[in-house]
Amino acid sequence: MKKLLIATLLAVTANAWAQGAATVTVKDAWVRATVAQQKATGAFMQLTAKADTKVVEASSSIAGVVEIHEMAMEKDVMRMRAMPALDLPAGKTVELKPGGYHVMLMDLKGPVKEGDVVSLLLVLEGKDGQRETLEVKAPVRALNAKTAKGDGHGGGHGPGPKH
Ligand SMILES: [Cu+2]
Repeated sequence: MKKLLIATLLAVTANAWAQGAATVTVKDAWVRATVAQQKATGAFMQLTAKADTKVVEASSSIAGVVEIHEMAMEKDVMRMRAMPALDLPAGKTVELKPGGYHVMLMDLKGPVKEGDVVSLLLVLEGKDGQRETLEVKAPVRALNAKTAKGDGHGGGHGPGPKH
């Protein structure tokens, strides 16, 4: 219970930060929990930029290597490939989700457990070349998690986003 509360507070803080200072809003960020011996996992979220922006770099204290990946069909085989940058066109929500774009966390320093909150840093670059760092607090969800339902986070509880 206490952990859940902390996760919610952190998520609210990240949202407030994103709306106040950054040109990019983050929604529904989460990281997939790992199983034993697993050395890599993915982070997923929805990103909406106010002005044309791209994500040029990502990092996290829990992983030695962080890359932005996309899943794509290559000769009938689904493959992941690293992208030099992820475009965030103005006003369009770009969804990072299993089977699509994702932030790949590799060379993990330990297991990633449900209930943890992972801090990710995204380096954003605007059209003018200006860079800023966006911190995303992403709660960890179980391997099979598909929606926010049932984690007490996505429903009608808590302060929720302000319009
Ligand atoms: Cu990947």
